[in-house]
Amino acid sequence: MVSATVGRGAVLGAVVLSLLAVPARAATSEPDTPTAAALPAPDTTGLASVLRTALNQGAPGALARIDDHGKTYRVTKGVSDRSTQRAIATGDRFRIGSVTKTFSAVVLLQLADEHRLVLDAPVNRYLPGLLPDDRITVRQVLGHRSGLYDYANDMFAKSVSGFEAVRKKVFTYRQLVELSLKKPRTNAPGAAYSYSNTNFVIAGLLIEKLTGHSVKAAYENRVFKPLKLRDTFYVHPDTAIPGRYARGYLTPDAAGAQLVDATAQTVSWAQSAGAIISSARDLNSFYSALFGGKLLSPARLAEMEHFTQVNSTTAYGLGLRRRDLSCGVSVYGHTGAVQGYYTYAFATKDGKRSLTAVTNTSNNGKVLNTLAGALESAFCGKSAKTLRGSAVVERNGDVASAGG
Ligand code: HEL
Repeated sequence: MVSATVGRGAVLGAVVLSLLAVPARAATSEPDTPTAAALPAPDTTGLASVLRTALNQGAPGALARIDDHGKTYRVTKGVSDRSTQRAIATGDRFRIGSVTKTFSAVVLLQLADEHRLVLDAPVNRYLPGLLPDDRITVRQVLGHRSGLYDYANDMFAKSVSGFEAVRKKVFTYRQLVELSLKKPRTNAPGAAYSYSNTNFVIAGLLIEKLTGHSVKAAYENRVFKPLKLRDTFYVHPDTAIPGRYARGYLTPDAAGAQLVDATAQTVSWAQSAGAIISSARDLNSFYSALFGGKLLSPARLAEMEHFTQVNSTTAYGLGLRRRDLSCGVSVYGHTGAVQGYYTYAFATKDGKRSLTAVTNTSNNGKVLNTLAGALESAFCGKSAKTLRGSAVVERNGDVASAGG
């Protein structure tokens, strides 16, 4: 289904277990990004074709929502529930995985705005003795440049048994940090970009230490409530998604094996690195508000948008990705991969056009690669080039489009 309405206005399959860290180059010079108003119209026919391809590649359902200057485009394909065959809807809630990282970074940057946190201070200043190296700073943690090993690499080396082993588990943040510290670090502090969930577990610890409250309270009081994100929840360690949602299906590693319904899980292995539940409307509102200056001071937003180049099409700021599209437009947001769901949530630099695209399957590199095409349809319109080749999907790395 494809529909467009004028709304209320703004308010790992092909998994590469490579441990390659990307040397931290000088921050990129910012690309010349046109404002949303200067972009071609979204290509909803192209978007529908992207979602159809994702279904052909094994996703039970897929949804996309574009918000563009008060106009909303909605596209859906397939089902939210394989048992009942209910059609997926753009209003369905889902697990957003690492898109959570932007929320955690926003809370810490707000604390920096309030002079309660110094980004270049060592993590150990706030959490004495947590890390074995006093040189690791908060800024390095938020930019995946700490060198702290990603414990999830080992946890999910076997996708289904790894998931089942943690589905109902409740970890403390410190237990997750300890798992990471059992392994050598990937690089010296600040020397390289190396994606690691451990960094955003530390973000959660920092949030709790500095606010004196849970991350749930911080997300709710600082982001969800002020932005009226009514579909957005942090329910850890509960396992259920509130209200109407798309069920999520994990693709087993063995070819041809049945999808595993992964909807119910604590997501305790991720917490502040990946356990938020949301909807396409709310994620679009969130990035639109962030880039519209509603959450951070201009100075803190500029720090968040100080990017290290990761590969030819991706750069990472502080809890924020930049994707450079085929038409020369750059978009800003995050990707998420949590058992059962892939998410792309990105917006233009001015926040005036935003896209969230989701499939309710994961561990399927073809689907993940295909879904990147939703960015092209949404922001490049009909001038988008068809993505060719297969993406490099690094479990501990990044999602890159063809040639990346
Ligand atoms: S991985 C990523 C993505 N991020 C990182 C984080 C997230 N998610 C995880 O670390 C979970 C990995 C296990 C997911 C699971 C699946 O696909 O359901 N895969 C396996 O078990 C593979 N053996 C860098 C892709 C991001 O885009 O930031 O989310």
